[in-house]
Amino acid sequence: MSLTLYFHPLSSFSHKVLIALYENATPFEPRILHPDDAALGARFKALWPIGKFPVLRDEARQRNIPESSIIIEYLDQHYPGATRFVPEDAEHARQMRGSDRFFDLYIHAPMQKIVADTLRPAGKNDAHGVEEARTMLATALGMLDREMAGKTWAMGDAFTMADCAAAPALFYASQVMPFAATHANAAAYLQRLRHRPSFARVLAEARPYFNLFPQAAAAEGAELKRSA
Ligand SMILES: N[C@@H](CCC(=O)N[C@@H](CS)C(=O)NCC(=O)O)C(=O)O
Repeated sequence: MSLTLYFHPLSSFSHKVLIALYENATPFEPRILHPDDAALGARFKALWPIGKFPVLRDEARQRNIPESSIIIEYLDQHYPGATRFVPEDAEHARQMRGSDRFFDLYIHAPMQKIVADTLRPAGKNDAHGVEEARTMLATALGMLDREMAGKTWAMGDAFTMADCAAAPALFYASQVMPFAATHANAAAYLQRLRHRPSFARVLAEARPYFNLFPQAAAAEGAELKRSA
């Protein structure tokens, strides 16, 4: 098998790429980065010393591909399937990349900041940074709620890379800042994403690890909140 994915089933950016792989039933070898598997961790760091996952290894082309958006573009280019993640029209592709950036930078990143702060050692928290992240997340959710009025997917009728980006970002954001009561369009979009078979499979595979997610563990044990 040519493709190997280094990832963790709880990792939100890994979810983004897994959705793309499952959309097209693209065959790949999974390599789960367990913290206690030092040998695998070392092999992974040799591929990508930055150490952030997911990373795709393509034996056929002898390439290591880090960064979730770049991995999905790579899959679309070299292993295309029924779901095309990058629109063919250049203007639509640019708009789609703008949407992908929006989800990564203004929903995913502040969500990660809020979660990561709960994992810091006592006395090392960043209350100001978390407050800024909450403000950014609230602003972005408001924009998304207006944007999604009357729309099915981020780009309209076609499911694209932007939706791969949106799914884990909104799913985890809904755990740290529930928005079903305040942002009906964004919440309905998250529900559609959760019912998409590719993301439903990602969540089912993540479920055994949910007890490691701090907010969920604190709030309700091993099971994450089922609604936004
Ligand atoms: N820009 C990267 C972000 C990847 C990222 O933040 N990955 C997280 C997991 S969701 C990670 O590797 N965390 C472990 C670490 O930072 O050491 C992408 O799009 O793939």
